Amino acid sequence: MTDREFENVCVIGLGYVGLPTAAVLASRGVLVLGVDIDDNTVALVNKGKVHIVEPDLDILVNGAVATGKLRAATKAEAADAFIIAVPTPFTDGHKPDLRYVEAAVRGLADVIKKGDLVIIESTCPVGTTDKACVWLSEARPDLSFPHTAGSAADVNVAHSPERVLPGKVLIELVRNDRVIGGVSPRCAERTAVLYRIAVDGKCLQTTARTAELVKLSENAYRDVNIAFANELSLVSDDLDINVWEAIQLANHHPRVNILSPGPGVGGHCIAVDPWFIVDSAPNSTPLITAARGVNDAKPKRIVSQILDAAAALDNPVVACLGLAYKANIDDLRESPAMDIAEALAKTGGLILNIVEPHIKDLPDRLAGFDDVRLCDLGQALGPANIVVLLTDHDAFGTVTLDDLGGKKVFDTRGIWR
Ligand code: SAJ
Repeated sequence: MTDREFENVCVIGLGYVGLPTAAVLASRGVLVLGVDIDDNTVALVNKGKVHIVEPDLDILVNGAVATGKLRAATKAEAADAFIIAVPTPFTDGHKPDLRYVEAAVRGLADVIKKGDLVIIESTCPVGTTDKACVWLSEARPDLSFPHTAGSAADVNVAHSPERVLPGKVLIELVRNDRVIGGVSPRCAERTAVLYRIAVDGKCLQTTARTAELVKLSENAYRDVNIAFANELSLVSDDLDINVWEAIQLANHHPRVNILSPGPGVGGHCIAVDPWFIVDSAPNSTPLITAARGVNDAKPKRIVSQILDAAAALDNPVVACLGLAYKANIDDLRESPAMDIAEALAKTGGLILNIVEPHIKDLPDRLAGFDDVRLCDLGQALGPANIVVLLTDHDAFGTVTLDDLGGKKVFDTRGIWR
């Protein structure tokens, strides 16, 4: 036993945020229960194994389970604090879908008690943490919650958004500063005490509503800036200018830092979260809405350029390099590269040689087409007369422009600039 305020922590959702968070807390001596609705995930974690690709996570989880500090289950149990890290996707029409957050919060009703702390890490529309208090107070009228009782509440509730970058999760989890939004100041203070066990960065305290907007703003900021780069790539195409050279030169200005154009914006965060701001304030968000439009339109533009080039050839063979949404990961979710490959496959009239070094089989969306195959780099490039670079995996760094002589090249990431 130690004299720590938080001896037992329950982490709800063992995805790419929850599992690393659970493992890092366990490695710092906290007794952690990881909770997930997926039986396979729970079974795997209890064997000390992981279901996601993230550097060093397997070692950390293995060690935490071996020392008995981390275990997994499908239901929450009594603890001093609960951290909710479940997905918040959107529905058709770009409306936030809070069903997983609500289920996770309501799932705590049977186990919470006076003195507990509930933290939502999932990215949420402004007002969700207050709603969580209402959901809990409906289920537990015997306890008081901070939306009505303030700092005197029996149970404290806060929002502390995750900000970790896939591929660098374990480093960023510990080093990044954390924004901590309490429904009352006491909620924020207690949440900071918990995170200081694992976080070396600053723990910056604010209100829950501000913390919710801060997280959404970070991803919307990046989306708007990528949209600017993508729009410049369209302008450069129209004017026959090398966009990579133009951006590189513009970035020599001391106050200019333009991001990189690409095939579109993928992943489950940056292409999603800006819509949560738009949904809350539709009349005040023309810029954020326009940025989403620019980034979502980019894959279609690339498809039409490739199809124009293919139409000029007798037997078009297209080598598509990369399906993941960004470099050196295996995540195909919301990937513009997938959308482009699928659109080409559906159009037909061409052979599609896909290279994705991080997967073993073609994903379902591409598996049913006769003229689509997963190849290694050599097999794909040899017969190709069109080469499309969609993801800038390190594995493609060995290919030079000399290797591509005589082929029509679409380099959406600028690796052969
Ligand atoms: N991209 C570009 N050009 C760029 C940078 C990125 O086209 O210059 C594209 C990428 O290829 C990818 C997409 O944008 O398709 C998003 O990639 P990313 O690396 O910008 O971000 P994510 O989605 O992997 O992680 C983001 C991060 N947010 C910010 O950097 C503001 C991370 O810190 C968040 O924790 C994460 O979202 C999240 O979960 O919200």
